[in-house]
Amino acid sequence: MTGPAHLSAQPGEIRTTCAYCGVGCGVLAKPDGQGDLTVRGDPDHPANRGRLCSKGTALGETVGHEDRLLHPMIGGARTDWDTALGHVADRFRETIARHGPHSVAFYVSGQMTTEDYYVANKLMKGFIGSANIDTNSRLCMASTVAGHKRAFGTDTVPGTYEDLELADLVVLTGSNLAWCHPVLHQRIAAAKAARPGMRVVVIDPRRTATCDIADLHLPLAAGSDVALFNALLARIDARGARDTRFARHLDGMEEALAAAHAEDVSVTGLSAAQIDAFCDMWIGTEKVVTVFSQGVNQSSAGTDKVGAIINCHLATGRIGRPGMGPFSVTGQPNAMGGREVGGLANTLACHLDIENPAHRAAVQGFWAAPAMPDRPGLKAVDMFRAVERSDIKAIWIICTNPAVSMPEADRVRDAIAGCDFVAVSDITASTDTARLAHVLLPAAGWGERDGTVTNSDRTISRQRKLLDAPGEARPDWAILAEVGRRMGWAAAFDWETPAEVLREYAALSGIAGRFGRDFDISASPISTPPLTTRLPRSAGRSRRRSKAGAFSVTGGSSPRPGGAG
Ligand SMILES: Nc1nc2c(c(=O)[nH]1)N[C@H]1C(S)=C(S)[C@@H](COP(=O)(O)OP(=O)(O)OC[C@H]3O[C@@H](n4cnc5c(=O)[nH]c(N)nc54)[C@H](O)[C@@H]3O)O[C@H]1N2
Ligand SMILES: Nc1nc2c(c(=O)[nH]1)N[C@H]1C(S)=C(S)[C@@H](COP(=O)(O)OP(=O)(O)OC[C@H]3O[C@@H](n4cnc5c(=O)[nH]c(N)nc54)[C@H](O)[C@@H]3O)O[C@H]1N2
Ligand code: SF4
Ligand SMILES: [Mo]
Repeated sequence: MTGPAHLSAQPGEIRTTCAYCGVGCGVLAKPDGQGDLTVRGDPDHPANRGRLCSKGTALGETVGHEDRLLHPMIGGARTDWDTALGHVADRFRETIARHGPHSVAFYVSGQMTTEDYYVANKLMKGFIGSANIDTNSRLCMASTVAGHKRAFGTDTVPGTYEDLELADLVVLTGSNLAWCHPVLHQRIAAAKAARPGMRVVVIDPRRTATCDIADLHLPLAAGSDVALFNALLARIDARGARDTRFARHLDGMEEALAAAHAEDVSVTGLSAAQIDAFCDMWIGTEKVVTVFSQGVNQSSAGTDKVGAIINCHLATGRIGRPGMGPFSVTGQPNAMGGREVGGLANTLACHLDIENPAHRAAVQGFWAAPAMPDRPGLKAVDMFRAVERSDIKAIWIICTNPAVSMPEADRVRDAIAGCDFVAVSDITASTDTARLAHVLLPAAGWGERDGTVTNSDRTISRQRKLLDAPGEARPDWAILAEVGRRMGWAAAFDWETPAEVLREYAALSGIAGRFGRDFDISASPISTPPLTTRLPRSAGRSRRRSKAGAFSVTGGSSPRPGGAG
């Protein structure tokens, strides 16, 4: 935990979190009142301790309003929020009534806040009654999630950033840290400078900028990580380097060792001397962290690569102790938050499982949800195939540009273009996906809304509102909640601030904790953000809080000026 919020902040500075990558650096931002910002690294934030990379440093230059989507649009024409939200709710309701809950989908994003994710997930899984919600984090994190669940039974990163500095050997495989997670690269470089005995190995077919800090670069053949780490596992065994005490906690290690001994390491294309050097260093160094990223994840063998890496740490018991462990680094600022909150089609919430009846019943009870899917929904690629086949007839795409970023992007673009109903929430109308939308909803961007994000080592940090959103833009969670209310679930989506959403999520995590899940933030105090972050209520309803604190909801489809609550 960090110290008090104001520890190093100067007057006028607001603590927030960088929007660009999964390192999740703390930022002190100072709005000048004219719409500009100056930023510096937050010395008190555990992710960066005052450091920022060039992208974080340039955050202040990204808050301009050029190219912003300023008001809702239907069919390319400007409209008001009431009409746009009513239209989205009606189209989803009609589609579900006619074709069932699995005929609709949400495709969301690891750039959203956890509160946005929570509301989207609750709406789709608990109220629409389908698990057809998936996220662009699928494109980078799916292999790690599957690999963690296979190895640990839970999608948990068993380390923290400090481990990178405490390690005597850091292995970076399929990770171009220097470019993609620059502050972690800086932290390792600084630790190495302070402690010259520390060593770094980079495993990458290419010689990247990250090799600047490497003592050894292994240019393995692309796709051959499993063979390399299995060769390492076989040698761990052959040299008697297994941790026999830790072995009591393991199942299946004998099978893993048998497979490892049978591995053909020649597919790596590495020389015997290179493999020897790597294995000697790894086996001979107790404090070893193996960092992996897209060169491991984005592969047809991604889950096996993750498994092969974790197996070496499990066999040696080098996990869960300072300076040791497998370490998946996340790409997007909130890829981890999405995994924890349940933003994937095959998870429920708080690391609970859709297919577990007890988990389902607990979440359904907590949400007082009318419906709950008992099987996973469509994952990203399958989701857009279902759109292509017209099995999905209404899709809401939020904070992502799948017409460009999905595999086989042209095919995905054509599928979206042929979909009966497409809603897109974005900060700009000029993405390839936004151009295909029937309804465009203007979202408040970084610095214009409050919420939390979770970084690679599972630190939860605030992204705070620094500036007013331009035009009529609104935070994603609020747009989603309003659609939920208009679809008929007023009480379930009745939040006024993102803090209320987070509090509800935290309470749900307490249930997960009782199931033994290692995500339970229910004991954490969550303060209410200042009134400036409260939302203008949209038209269509108004409500009053009774003395007892319960909400009474009035209003229906007739437009009504906002402002209540
Ligand atoms: N500047 C910048 N930073 C970013 C992002 C950005 O867009 N710009 N995006 C963020 C996001 S979302 C992500 S997911 C991360 C990605 O961060 P990284 O995963 O670090 O970046 P990549 O360049 O996708 O891939 C890492 C390396 O894997 C290597 N590689 C390819 N195939 C293999 C293989 O089979 N085995 C091994 N061992 N290596 C292989 C590649 O040569 C590459 O150097 O970056 C985050 N940071
Ligand atoms: N060819 C190719 N494809 C790739 C990759 C690659 O390197 N090359 N990388 C893959 C990886 S690792 C990833 S993570 C994905 C990323 O792929 P995408 O998710 O498509 O990433 P972005 O292009 O960053 O899209 C983010 C969108 O969110 C919008 N946006 C920003 N802030 C907000 C907000 O607060 N609210 C809303 N509603 N919208 C907002 C932005 O305008 C932008 O349109 O792409 C994957 N696909
Ligand atoms: S390392 Fe990532 S989170 Fe940190 S300042 Fe750079 S882009 Fe932002
Ligand atoms: Mo990513």
